This record gives sequence, structure tokens and C-alpha cells, in this order.
Amino acid sequence: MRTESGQIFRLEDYQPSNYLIPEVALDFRLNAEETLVTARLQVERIPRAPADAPLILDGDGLVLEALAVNGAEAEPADYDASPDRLTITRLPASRRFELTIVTRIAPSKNTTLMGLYVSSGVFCTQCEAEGFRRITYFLDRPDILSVYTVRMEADRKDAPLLLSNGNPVESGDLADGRHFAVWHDPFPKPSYLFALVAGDLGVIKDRFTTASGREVDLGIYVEHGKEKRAAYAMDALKRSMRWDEERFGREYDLNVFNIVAVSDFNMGAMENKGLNVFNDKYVLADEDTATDVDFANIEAIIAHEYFHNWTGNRITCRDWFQLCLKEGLTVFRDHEFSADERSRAVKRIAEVRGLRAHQFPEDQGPLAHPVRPRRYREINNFYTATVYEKGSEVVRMLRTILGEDAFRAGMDLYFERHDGQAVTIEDFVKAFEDASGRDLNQFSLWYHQAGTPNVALSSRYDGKEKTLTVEIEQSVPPTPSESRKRLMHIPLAFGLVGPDGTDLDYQSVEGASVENSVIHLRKRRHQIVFKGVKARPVLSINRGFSAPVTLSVESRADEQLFLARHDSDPFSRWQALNTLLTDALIAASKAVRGGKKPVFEDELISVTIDLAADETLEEAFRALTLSVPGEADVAREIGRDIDPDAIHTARRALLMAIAQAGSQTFRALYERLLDSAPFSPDARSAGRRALRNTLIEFLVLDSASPEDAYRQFEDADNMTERAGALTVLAQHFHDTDVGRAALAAFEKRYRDNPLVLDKWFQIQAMVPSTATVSLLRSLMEHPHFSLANPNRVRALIGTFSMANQTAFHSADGEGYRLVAETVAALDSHNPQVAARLATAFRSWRSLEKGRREHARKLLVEMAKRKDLSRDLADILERTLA
Ligand code: 0A1
Ligand code: ZN
Repeated sequence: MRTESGQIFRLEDYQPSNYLIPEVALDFRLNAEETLVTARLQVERIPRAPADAPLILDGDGLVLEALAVNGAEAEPADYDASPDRLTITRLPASRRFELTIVTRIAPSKNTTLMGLYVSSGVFCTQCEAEGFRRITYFLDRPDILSVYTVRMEADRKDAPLLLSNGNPVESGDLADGRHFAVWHDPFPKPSYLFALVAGDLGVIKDRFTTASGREVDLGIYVEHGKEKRAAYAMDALKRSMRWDEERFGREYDLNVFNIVAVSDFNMGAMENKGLNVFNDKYVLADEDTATDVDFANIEAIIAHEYFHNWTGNRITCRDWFQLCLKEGLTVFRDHEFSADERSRAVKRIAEVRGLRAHQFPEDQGPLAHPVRPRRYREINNFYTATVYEKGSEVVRMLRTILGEDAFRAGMDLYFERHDGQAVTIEDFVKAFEDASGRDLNQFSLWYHQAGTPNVALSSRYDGKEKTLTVEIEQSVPPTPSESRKRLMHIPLAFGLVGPDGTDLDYQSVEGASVENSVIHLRKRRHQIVFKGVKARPVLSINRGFSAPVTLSVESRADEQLFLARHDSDPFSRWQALNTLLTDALIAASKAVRGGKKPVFEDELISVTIDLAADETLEEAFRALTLSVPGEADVAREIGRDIDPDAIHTARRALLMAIAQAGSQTFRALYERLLDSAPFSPDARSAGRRALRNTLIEFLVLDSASPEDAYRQFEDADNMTERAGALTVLAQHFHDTDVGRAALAAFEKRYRDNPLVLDKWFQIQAMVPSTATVSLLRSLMEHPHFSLANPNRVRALIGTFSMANQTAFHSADGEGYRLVAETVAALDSHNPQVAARLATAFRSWRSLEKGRREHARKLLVEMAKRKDLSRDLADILERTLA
């Protein structure tokens, strides 16, 4: 099927290529306005391909300058070149031949940030997923693996630094102030992992000795003057390298590993072989300019890209449908790394909050797709929370089901069997089946079926018989183009929490397979009977969020309160409180809508305060328990006919109730937590700051004065506390002199630091006021705002659309209009960023009528525009379908 606005790619249409390209030699004459690219390709026809099979190479906006076959200029009749394709119809009879292709490109005019572009004077590339075809004509698909040799030539003054993948081979001077360098990467790789960087950058260098004694030169390249701010990233890199050896037996394989930070980048970072390119937001940090969340993100993303060296680069994807093969697995690996480096419980709660905030709405709306999709129109739109985060949850479930040892055996087999190959999810799962001897057929549905399963559950205890009977039922809601769903294998970790808070034993169990405290749900309904349970337990279910499902549990509030106070699984403690708070907020927003005053149970308020004050618990965990569910969390749980204003009012009332009841406790705690030690980004210190930042909001609400927050803002010796205080001031006192003064002081201090100024944009984008839309319109005129820079756009407009429920969803539709206008303005420049921004509308159908209508009209208007990019057209079409 073809739609009006583009071809649909289908998994079932996959065909291996008739031609391979075992070797590539690239030569770049770098010049910002006009770069000449000469590609010498060693091409090989596969034995079973017909001798006259045409060779069809991908291009995107290319101009062909010259083409030669085996060194001889090609006859015009033998090929056809268009900007997006080079078809060669007459080829030598021999199976191997050489093609030389010359293209001319204009890096400085490349605003899409795909292919070769210039960021702050630095040449850099981004080729995943299909950016290589913007550089030269190629079989731009991940199952074509080639050994690359890259020669770059540039002006020595503008670009003293010339980097590419692999190891450096040669360099030297040329005439007219130019110079060159040659790099060679011995590992065959797909074109999406190609990279070059050329420019004038500062560097920090270090060394790493691998487990087997190989010396690796490490370099992190940043803008001159910012070198010191790369130290934490370097430390994270070395820890990642060691961790992958210890936990997965994976060593680094080249002599050099380089990271380059650039300021214009569409995503977080990119795992190009031996030459990772990063959004500088995920490299640069020091206490004055980065928050603890920034430090944690840097650690996670440095690790993520490094881990791709084995899961993604050495073993890559056969086609883009298999994106989760590398992404889900690598996210799982970076999550485990952060859990080991920091607090496992806190990390898990943060992951689950992220999954629910980003993946659940995707899975429950018009953009739902399986972890391994079967069709796409624009692959850029599939770098989603489903592929990444749910993909990681699937790997986590695999480990839960198999256990640590069999999981590791499966990973080892996968590495051993597929090193150097481009493979599929089926290959991945098969490695675990073969290593463990288990049948993972039903489990694999997690890859193939979209939608968040629901698990409904009730339990009853028979004191005479000493049995606990649990009734469980699974259902998977329909999703676009998948109305009938099959039953899943859902692993539910559980505990039977006894009256003293410790887990009770049982003698036997019937009705489902239960092993190592995990119930394996495989049928629609299970009646599970635990026998020999000595006392009445409270069932703690889906511990550690063992399965990414929604739960409908028939349980009394006092049971949830009991779990919040006593469950031995910290995740479940947090979850129990979170469920209670969410339920209370749903009830309160109903009351607000009905014109009533919201009320909250005293016991709920006191358990919240008690947990925050419990000094036997880690501070970071306490900060999480005290973080009342956000407005978007409540909206998601309500699910339909959403009124964001009512939720906002309800949430404010809850915050106030907690602030007043906790007044003395919170103030004493806040003072006690003040750290007099010098700044350290470690998890424990960050936890203390997180708790203080959570408390400061309650202090100002209770006192109805900005004073405490302003003092924190002024006294802070680190960005976490400064930005935390400013956020509270902007949220609650934006229209007061103190609020305005703090915002102005922050801007003055950080005017020339774009990454910090992004925080200033972000904090204002979150102000819950009807005036925010016009504030944002004026901020878009700020001299340091630019639609050409993705970080600026995400900070201001992205934050507004994702994290400001009241103003984005303002009843007059003006919030939607602002975002729609920005999307439209961006689309011709940078379609990827425009399309991503447009996903803010994905839950439009769940809003109340007035807002729904505003959103629908704007979506229809946008979809009608001429010359929409494929990226944006795809999102709009699916959102409206
Ligand atoms: N593979 C990268 C993500 C990424 C994807 C596309 C890009 O194009 C702009 C950039 C980066 C990762 O998982 O980190
Ligand atoms: Zn990745």
C-alpha cells in the first residue's frame, strides 16, 4: 500500500541485498560551503543474484559529480542519478568491482542536523538512521557491513582536529595551509555508525587498560575553555568500561575511544564506532552549572553509548524494524550500570516514573506500536519510549524469568554466536532459549504486540484453612491496527507481607507456576491458592515493577498504607504510597469539578510525612516518596474527559495539606540536611539535595512567603539547589517582585552559558499561569533563543508541552496554538525535531470536549499544510487516525 504522502516500509518485505560493500574508502575535501566527497566502494554481487541485477544506491538531496566503474568513467546510459537514488544498470560481469562516486554537499546549509553539518564551526556527522545517504550514494541499510578507511582534508587553522572511526593511521601537511588525516576502522560496520569530526576543539585525555592489558587512549573533545567541565564524563566513561568487563565480560576493542561534544544535536548522543558524538548537554558538568540530574544523565548516557560498542556495533540490527535489538538491550545495560553505581531502589523508581510518564501514554494512544514494529513510514519517528524503555523492560523480564545465571549464559551465547553480524530479535531470543532450554515463544509477544497489559487482581485469606486465594486476570487493550490480542507471559514478583512486616512463607501453591517469588501468568485467568500461610498477609504484587503493566487491585486503603509503611521491597513501598496519593488526587479533582472542596485523609498525609522523616531510609528515596504524583500522572490515570485545571487545583490542595501538617517536621529536616561539606556529585549527597529541594516547596507553601526559597537561591553553592529554589519561586511567586528578581539575577549570571540558560527557559516554560503563553512568545524573541538549536527548542517549547499541564492545555487553546505554530515553523528546517514536538498532541482524545476540539482543529490545520516533511506528516496522520 502507498499513502499519498509516502511509502510504507514493512517488515515482511525485507530482502537481503543483491550486493555487498565489504570495503569503503572515503575522501573528504572539507569546506563549510562546499565539500567534495569521493567514495571508493569495493562492491560484491552475492552468488545467487542475477548477473544483470541493477545496483540501486540510496541518496538524499545529493548531486552526483562523477561516477566510475573499475576506474573508468561510467557511460550516462548505464546509470540514472537523482537526488535520492543512483541506479546503475550496466555493471561488470565479474562479481567484484570498484565504484568511485563523487558528490558535492553543503555542510553549512544543512539545517536538518543529519548527514554532514556544521555546529558552532565544527564539522560533524549524524548518520543514524539514514543520514549517510546525505553524504554519498550507498546501500544505506544496517545489514551492509563495511571496513572503512577515511581520509579528511581541511584548513589547518579552522580544523586542526580531524577525527573519524577506528584508529589513526596517518596525518600531515598540505599546500595552502591545508592538512590531512587518515583513519582506519578494522571492524566491519553499517553506514549509520560512520562519523567524522573536524574543527578546533579543546580536549581532555586519559588512558584505560582493559582486563586483558590493552591500552586505550581516551579523549573527550569540547569547546575551548570548557575542558574542566568534561572531567565527570571522563570518569563515567572509565567506570563504564570497567563495568562492562566485570558484569558482561565485554572489553573495548580499538586503541582509541573518542567523544566529541557538539552544541547542535537532534538527540542525546550517538554511538559511532570509536567516535561517539554527544549533545554537549550530556558531557559538560560542574557544580556551578549542572544539577544532580544532569550529572546522573551524563553518567547514564556516556555508559549507554559506550555499551553500544557491543550491543549495537559489534552486533547490529539486520533492519530498522529491529531497532530495539540494540536500544532496548543497551538501555537495560545502562539502567543496570546506574543501579550498581547509585541506589538500585531509587533508580528503579525513577525508571518506572519515566516509563509511565512517557511510554504508557504512547502505548495507550494513537501512536502505539510494538517494541518491534512491523511497519513504518519514517524510521526517525520510531526512536520512541516504547522501543527504548519498554524494550529495556522486556530484557529485564527475560532476566526475571530466566534468573541471573541463565540470563548471563544467554548473553554470552548471543555475543559468541552473532559477533560481527546484523541480526534480528528472533536471533536474540533464540540465544536465550538455547542457553536456558526454555521455550520463550509466548514471552516473545512482548516484542510483537503493542499496548500496556492490565492485570486485575483480588485476594482472600481463609484463616481456618490457612490459605490465601488470589484471582488474577490479564487483558491487553486494543491498539491501532491490532484489535485482537493474544495472552502474554507476565512475570509478577510478589511477597506475602505478614503482620510484622516480614514476608510470610507458604507450604505449597497451585494454579500457576510460581518460582523464586515470581508468579508466571500465562492464561487469561488464574486462581492461585497458597497453602500453609500462617497469618493473614497483605499481598505485595509486581515488586520492583517486574512487568510493565497496569494493575487493578481490589484492596483496601489500609492494606496499601500498611505496605507503604512496611513492605520489604522499597519499590513497592513507594508504589503503595504513590497509588494512594494518585487515588486521592483523582477523587479530589472530581470534587473540584463538582464545585466541592477537596479533602484528604489524615492517615495518608501522616504516612507521607513519616516516610519523608524516616532517617533509616535513604534521602533520595524519601525525596521520591514526598514527590506528589504530577498533574500528568493524575491525568493519565483518569484517562478520559480530562480537565487539567481541576487536577491542578486538587494537587495544589494536597501539597498545601501536606505542607501544613508537616510544617515543623519539614523545617527541622530541611535545616538538618544542609551539607557543610564541599560539593560532591555522589549519589548520597545528591539524595540530600533532592530531599531539600522537595522540602523547600512545602516550606514556602506553608509560610505563604517566598523567603525560604529566595534564601536558598542566594545561598546555594551548586546548581541543584539554585535551580531548585528558582523553580519553586517561578511556580508559586512568578508574578511577585521576589520571583522576578530571582529570574533576572539568574539570567544575568548565566547569560553566556547556553546550557544553563536552557534551565532558565525551562523553569519559565513550566509556570502554571494563563500568562505563560505570552511569556513564552516573548522569550522566543530573546537574543539567545533560536529555533535552529534543538536544545533551546526543547527547553522552551518541549518543556511547555510536556511539563506544563495547565498552560499547554489552557482552555482557550492558545497553548496548543503556540506549539502548533512552532512545529510548523521548524518543519522545513529540522523535520525530526518538529515531528517529535508534535507528539505532544498524542493524548488529545482523552481531554474534555472543549480542549479536544481546539487540539483537533489545529492538528487538522497542520496536516493540511503543503510541503510537510515525511516525519511530521507521519506523526500527524497517525495522531488523527
Ligand atoms: N542511537 C542513539 C540515538 C540516536 C538516534 C538517531 C540520531 O539521529 C539524530 C541520533 C541519536 C542512541 O541510542 O543513543
Ligand atoms: Zn542507544
